[in-house]
Formats: sequence, C-alpha cells, structure tokens
Amino acid sequence: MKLAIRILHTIIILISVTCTSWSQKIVGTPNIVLIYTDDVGYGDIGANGAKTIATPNIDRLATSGVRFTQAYATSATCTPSRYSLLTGTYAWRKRGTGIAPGNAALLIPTNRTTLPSMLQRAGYTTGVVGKWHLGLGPQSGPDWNGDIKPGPLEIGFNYSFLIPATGDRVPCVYVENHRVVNLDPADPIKVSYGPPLNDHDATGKSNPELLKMKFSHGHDQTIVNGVSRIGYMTGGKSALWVDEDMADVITKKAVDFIDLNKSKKFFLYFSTHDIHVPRMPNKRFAGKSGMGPRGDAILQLDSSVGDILDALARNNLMENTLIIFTSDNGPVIDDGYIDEAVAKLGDHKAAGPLRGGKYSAFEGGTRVPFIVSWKGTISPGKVSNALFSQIDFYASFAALTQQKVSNSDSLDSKNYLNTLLNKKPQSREYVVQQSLNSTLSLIVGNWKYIEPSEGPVLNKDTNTELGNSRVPQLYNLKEDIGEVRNLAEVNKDQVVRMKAILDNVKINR
Ligand code: NG6
Ligand code: CA
Repeated sequence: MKLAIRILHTIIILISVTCTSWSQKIVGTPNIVLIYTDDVGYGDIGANGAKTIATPNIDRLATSGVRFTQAYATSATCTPSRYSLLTGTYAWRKRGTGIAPGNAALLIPTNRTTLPSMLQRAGYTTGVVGKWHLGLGPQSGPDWNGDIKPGPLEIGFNYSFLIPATGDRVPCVYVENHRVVNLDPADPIKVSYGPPLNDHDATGKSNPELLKMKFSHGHDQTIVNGVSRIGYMTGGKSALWVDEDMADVITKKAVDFIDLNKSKKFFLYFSTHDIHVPRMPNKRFAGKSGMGPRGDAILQLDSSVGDILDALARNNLMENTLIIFTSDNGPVIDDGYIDEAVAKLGDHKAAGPLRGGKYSAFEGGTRVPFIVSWKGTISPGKVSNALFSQIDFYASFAALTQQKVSNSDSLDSKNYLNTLLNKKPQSREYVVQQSLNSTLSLIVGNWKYIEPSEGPVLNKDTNTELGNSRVPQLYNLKEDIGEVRNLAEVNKDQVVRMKAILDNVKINR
C-alpha cells in the first residue's frame, strides 16, 4: 500500500513538473526586445529578397524565427506609428500626433496605462534607447537646461536614453532620463521652431559653404557637425552629438541595458536612428555598400542588430527573449539631403514589390520588414503571410504577460499573440493604415481600400506616390501587390463593405 502511495506521489510530481515546464514554455514571460528601425523599407533587407545589400545579422534573426510578409506599421510616418504602438490606440484619433517638431510637448498623457507601464505592472524593467519623437515636457515644451519631464519615465519606462526627436531636428543632443547628457550649464541650450533666435548658430541657408552634406529640400536651418537641420538652436556645444558615432553610442546603451538587467525580466525598446536622414554612418561603414550613405546606414543597422543578438547570446538569454525586428514606416530615398541615395540606388527596390513609400497610403508606406524570434518557442525558418499590425503589440504582450487590457487605455489593440508567435496564426480581421495626410486605408483579407482624399498625388520633393485620389480605390493585393488596378468601379459592393467597416472603426470604440 505504502509503495502504491509512493508511486502515485511520484507520478503526480512528474505530471506537475512536466505541466509547469510546458506551461512556462507556452505562456512563459520572456524578456522582450523590440528593435524598431527608422524608415527601413520592406525590400531593404536580405531576408525580404534584397540582392543589392547584405544584412547577415537581420537575416540570421529571420532564419532563427518567423518572417512576416504582411505586417504593418500603423502609419507611414514616425510619430503616429510610435504613438499607436505605445498606447494601443490609433494616433489619428488624437489631434496633434503627426510628425512632431523637436520641441513638442509629450504627446502621451501620463495618466493612462501604456504598453511599457503595463509591462512594469507585470514585473518588467523597461527601457527605451534611441529615437523618441513623441515630444517631451509639459505643454509649454521641454526645459532643455533643467529636468526634462514628463517623458518616457513618466509613462512607464524605468530608463531612457534618447535622441529626442529625429537626427535632422534640433536640439542635436542625447537626453538620458531627465537630463541632456554632457550639458555645460554655462552654455545653455535655446531652441526655436518658430522665428529665428537672435543669436542662433549658422544655418544651411546663410552659410552653405560650411556644409559637408548639402540639403535637397527643407533642412536649411541650424548647422551641427557640418549638416543643416530643421529648427534653430544655440548653446549646448559640449552636448552636441556626433552623427557618425550615433549608432555606436545608442547600441552600446542598449547592450548595457541588457547586461545590467540580465537577471530581471526586461523590455527593451531599441529604437534605432538608422536609416533616417541625415545618413552619416561611421567610417567603418562609410563607402562599404556601394550605394552611398543610405546603403552604408543599412550595413550599420545590421551591425547594431548583430551586437544586440550577441549581447543576448553572451548573457545566455536567447531562449528567454522574444526579439522583434521591424520599422516605423516605409522607405524614402531622398528625404531632404543630397546624399547619393538617388544617384547610387541602382537596381535596389527599397519597398520591394510595393508601391509608394514613406508618407504614402500605398503599401510601401506601412507594410514593413517584420521578424519575430524566440529560440525554442518559435519554430525557426518560417514565413508567415498572416496579416499583423503593430497596433496589436500592446494587447499581445499583455496576453503574453497575463495582464488585463482595459478598453479605455488601449482602444484598438487586440490580442494576436498566436499570430506573433506563429502558433495557429490568424490574420487580423482588418488592418487600418494612415498616410502622411491621414488618408486611411483598410485591408481585409486580400482586399485593400483607400478612402477618397483631396491630398496630393505625389510628394515632389521625395518623389513618392502618396496614394491619394479623389475617388475610392480598391485593390486585390493577392493578384496585384503593386496596387496598379483600381477595381472600385467594377466591384462597387466590396467598396461599400470596406467603407462601412472603416467608418465603424472611425466612430466606434
Ligand atoms: C519631414 C522631413 C523629413 C523627415 C520627416 C520625419 C522636411 C522637408 N522633411 O518633415 O526629412 O524628418 O519629416 O520623418 O523637413 S519620420 O520618420 O520621423 O516621420
Ligand atoms: Ca520613420
């Protein structure tokens, strides 16, 4: 009898141990590393078919996990994509969430739960390193010479090391937590996005002879490091960044964050500057791609990805870390500087087979590279054609970490964890895309509908087809991935159905 009880006991223990390790495997709470790149197009990486540029580290991530062919940023520009990602709510629901000037106030209210604060609640240590571009400080704007808050630390990050807006916007300084790094109080920073400051630094317009890279459109204001930017600035000389070192500086901060938090559960939002303008890669990469600085910046980005993967492997964290690689919007070749990107493009198709690019309502604006890897949990070397939108990171990470999502916090995010992990993947019911001028598009299954818009057809400066048309557009993406045959006239019923779904998304919830 005693023996029977002992055997039964052992069996129960064995079952419970197996169940626990199984459940940890399936619903465990891994670290999350989100590599969020800037302006990297669908066709800019080897894994998506680029033959003209080598991205071995990004490709190695793809072969270690699942590569999506139809995953979307929510918007064709940076600020709204990031706002939607961190709040789980479409940016177009809130005014003032378009491309933010470099002195914008924090766009995300501090009294709501955000993706990082939800993860904090789940016990995560959270960090953001790299491009922010969601505003900083109170409504009056950031105090660059004092405590810069509210910012990431007030909306759920434990640590931040930021490029405050973009590389081409002043102030050209890093902000670590609440402070500008290396600021000399005797040389305070002044910034204006309105009228010129009385004593502002030389500008590209007034002193073009000082430029090491010329602007093609816009970008004719303050010169920093031989490159003119958007906005006026004075002071802060000791704090100015060196563009050629930027990828190294932020990648090191990201690696340090991993090293420091290796024994905790962490979320790292690593938001690269590459491959946004101004493209000024380190001399290790300059001239190496044969495609000018844009191509060199892709090589640099790939190297940063390699450093992150190496840091995770060195700390033995690969089996315990969900890694995502994606982009905030599609590609642009000339985004305001004469940097050989157009001249040396050759056969490279930055958006792959897609039409349009950054700013556009066409697929090139928002269908972006998307790779998910989690060693031991996601089967390697897979390709997923499921529809996925970055709006769903919030609710999917909440499901992963067993957190409840309140509708009032995250209006639009839905749990598509199974799709993300490629376990019984399901396509999103619909995907909403936002272009530069906030024209909305909707994808359901193979159909894509672009609502009528008065917006311009072409951005002449960047040479991007914006996808705007005064008449409704309907494309069958399966048969016509390049969106050239508008079927709206021949399939009016489908247009009516798609418009009704989009109208419902616009008013409801
Ligand atoms: C545009 C800039 C462009 C880029 C973009 C934001 C001009 C003429 N163009 O207004 O260079 O900075 O804003 O890019 O100023 S994003 O990726 O951050 O959305
Ligand atoms: Ca961008």
